[in-house]
Amino acid sequence: MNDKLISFLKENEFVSGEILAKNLDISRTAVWKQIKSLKEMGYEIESVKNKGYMLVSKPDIPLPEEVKAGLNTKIIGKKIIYFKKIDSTNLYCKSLVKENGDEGIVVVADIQEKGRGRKSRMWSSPFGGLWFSIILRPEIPPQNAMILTMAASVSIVEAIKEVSDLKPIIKWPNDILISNKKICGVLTELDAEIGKINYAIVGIGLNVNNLIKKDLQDIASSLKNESNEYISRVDFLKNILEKFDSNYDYVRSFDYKKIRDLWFSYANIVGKKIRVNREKDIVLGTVSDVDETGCLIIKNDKGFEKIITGDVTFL
Ligand code: BT5
Repeated sequence: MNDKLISFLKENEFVSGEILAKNLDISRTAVWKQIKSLKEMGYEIESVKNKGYMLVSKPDIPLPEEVKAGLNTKIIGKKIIYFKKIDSTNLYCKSLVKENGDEGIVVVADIQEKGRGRKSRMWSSPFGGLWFSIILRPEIPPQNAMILTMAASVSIVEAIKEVSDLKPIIKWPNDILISNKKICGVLTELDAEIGKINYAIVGIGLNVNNLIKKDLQDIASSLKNESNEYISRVDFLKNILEKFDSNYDYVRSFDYKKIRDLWFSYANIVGKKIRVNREKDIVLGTVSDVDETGCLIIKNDKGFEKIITGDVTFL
């Protein structure tokens, strides 16, 4: 219901309660109540006697009404669910996945109290960042699921490059760095059986205008820190969703090459000497490839080695 009122206010300068009531087919008291709730959400609305209501400014909060407005996607973002505060948007998506119709749902929160990274590591998610998850049901083999993380990373890099002069780099498997500091992490979680992905949840944590916790400042930064500019989270989220939607098209049509080529061009990893910290050991080597299943192939004095997961440090 708010959607209609907001677009009416956006399209008109002053509009009277009577006209709003007529057009929205609700009572004037209901109009007043909706205006009050919009104000509580952060919309600045001026009311002038005998003239009516005028929208002065919109909040930069990823409210469904704002993110959906003019969003040009086929699948991703067909429904947006917003929380002021939540434990984790990935966890919430898990509670949502029930039927095929949920593909493309985006859950976004201003604050996550239990944001998670890989292996249940903590993900700091204060106000000002973008913390969101997308439910997908790609008909691709589970062993190719890494292409989803790759497509998400490519989309985020493209969006960052479009709104700034920053030079983001993708770091295998799921990080985006700027000036060697982590700006973004992607957590793709799967429910799969042999040969079939039942659902995938792609969770994206992106430091936009938020402050970085003291104990993370050596390794993490935000877009605002790096560019010295405030970035509209609403516009930026829309931009990412649109890019991801078109990159997801390549995934659905099995055109992994397109995504991989873009990913490699932003990752700049082949030929680099690295150390990989795995759960039980550390491996050193030179990167020779990232294979079709997203595994890192490194070469060292033992020959070629395939790394499924781990934390990479460039040497
Ligand atoms: C990741 O894990 O990088 C994936 C992060 C995914 C977060 C999103 S937010 C929306 C959705 N809902 C969730 O609950 N999760 C997803 P990993 O590669 O394991 O990196 C985790 C490590 O990054 C931590 O151990 C910290 O060192 C560091 N870290 C934590 N918070 C950070 C932040 N805000 N920015 C940069 N680095 C951070």
